[in-house]
Amino acid sequence: MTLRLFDDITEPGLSKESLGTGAAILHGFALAREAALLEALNSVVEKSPFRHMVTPGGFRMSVAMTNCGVLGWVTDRTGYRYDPIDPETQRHWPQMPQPFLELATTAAEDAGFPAFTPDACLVNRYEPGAKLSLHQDKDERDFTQPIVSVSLGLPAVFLFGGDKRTDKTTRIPVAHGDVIVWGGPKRLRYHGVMPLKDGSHALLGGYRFNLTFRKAA
Ligand code: MD3
Ligand code: FE
Repeated sequence: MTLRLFDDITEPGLSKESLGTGAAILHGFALAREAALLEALNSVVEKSPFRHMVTPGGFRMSVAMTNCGVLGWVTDRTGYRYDPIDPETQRHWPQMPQPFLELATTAAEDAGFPAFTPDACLVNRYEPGAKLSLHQDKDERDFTQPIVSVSLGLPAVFLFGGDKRTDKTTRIPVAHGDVIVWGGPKRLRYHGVMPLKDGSHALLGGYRFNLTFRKAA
C-alpha cells in the first residue's frame, strides 16, 4: 500500500504525483477534453493511417504508429529520423490539432515547463501483446524540452529505468486520461511499455493509444 501523502489534488480524480525532479504524472488530466481529443485523433488517423514500421535491424514493430505536426518520427531500414513527409502518403503529416497542442502545453506548464513548443506528435497504437522495448528518446535536438505522454484506452504499465539500459526499472501503471511529463534530469532515462493485456475500453475498444508530444527540431 502506497500512501500518496504529497499528491497535489486540485479536483476529484485529478492529481499530480511527482516521479522525482523533472517528471510528474498528472492523473486524469486528459479527461476534461476527452471528446475533443478523440475526435482530433480520428481526424489525424483518417489522413495518415496507422502502420507497423520496420526497425533499422529489420524487425516489424508490434506497436502501430502515425504522427501529426510539422515533423513525424519514422523508422525504416535506413534508420530513425524526424521527417516532414509521411512516407506512406508522400504528403505532409496532418497538422497538430488545437486540442492536442493545448493539452500538451498546459500539462507541461503544470509540471514546471512553461515554454514547451512541440512540433511533433507520435501516435502509438497498442493491441494486446504489443510492447515497446527499453529505449531512450534521443532523436530530438533540444533535450531541455520535455516529452509529454498521453495515455488513452486500455491501461498499461510503463517501465521507467535509469541512464543505462541495465539500470533497475520501476513499473508505473497508466490509465485512460493520464498524462506524464518527462523533462529535466529524467529526459534521457531509458523507458518502455510492458506487453498490453487483453481488455475492452468503453470508448476505444481493444486498444491502447499513446500520444507523445516532442520538440524535435
Ligand atoms: C521516460 N512511448 O513513443 S512515452 C515512445 O506508451 C514511447 O507509447 C510510450 O516511449 C508509450 O517513444 C510512452 C514514455 C516516455 C517517454 C519519454 C521519456 C517515458 C520517458 C523520457 C524519459 C524518461
Ligand atoms: Fe520513448
